[in-house]
Amino acid sequence: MGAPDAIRILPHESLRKNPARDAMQADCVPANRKGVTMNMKDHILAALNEQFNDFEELLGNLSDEQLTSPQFDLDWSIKDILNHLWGWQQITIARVNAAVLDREPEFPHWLMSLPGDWDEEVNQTNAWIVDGFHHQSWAESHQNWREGYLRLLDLGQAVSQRDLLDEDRYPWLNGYSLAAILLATYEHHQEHLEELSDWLKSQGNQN
Ligand code: NI
Repeated sequence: MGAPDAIRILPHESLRKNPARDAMQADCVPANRKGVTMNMKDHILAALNEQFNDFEELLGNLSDEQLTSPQFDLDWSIKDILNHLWGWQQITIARVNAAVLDREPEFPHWLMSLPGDWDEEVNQTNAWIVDGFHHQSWAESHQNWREGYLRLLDLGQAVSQRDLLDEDRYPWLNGYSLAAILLATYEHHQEHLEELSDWLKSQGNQN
């Protein structure tokens, strides 16, 4: 969910100006308290790693009913939200994998089989992902999302800091850096993590 982005190349895992990202970038420059300088690549990957753990902790405390009953906008369950995140994550993985292999992205078949422009018609893409993978069990959806997240971390690790930050390195990113792609997936996940945290609080869970 979330507002479709105006930037054509990244409709959902967006690149819009965001205070959290600016803070992360600013925070990245100085050395940390131990005096060890953390570069931008390490900083992004550390943030993603922490976010993965936050998700796993939150999800691990929920019952099957909490995970699979419709209780969010559009009658989405937490499983549907995770499928939604997985779908966009696959798009991000295609881009980062293309960078690692130094070729153009090869997007998933299910995405390319969508009628119309998947990166233009975000609502349709969102609906297609959620409807298309709704039949999966929670275990399958969780496993797919987990594997995608861990693969993204591995791929991010495989890109050099220089290539990650260079806005002209990959012509098919139309002037965006790969770092911006990783930050966009972080922000998208963060948006839904906050949605889940708020929902949990409304349930009276201390999580
Ligand atoms: Ni979303």
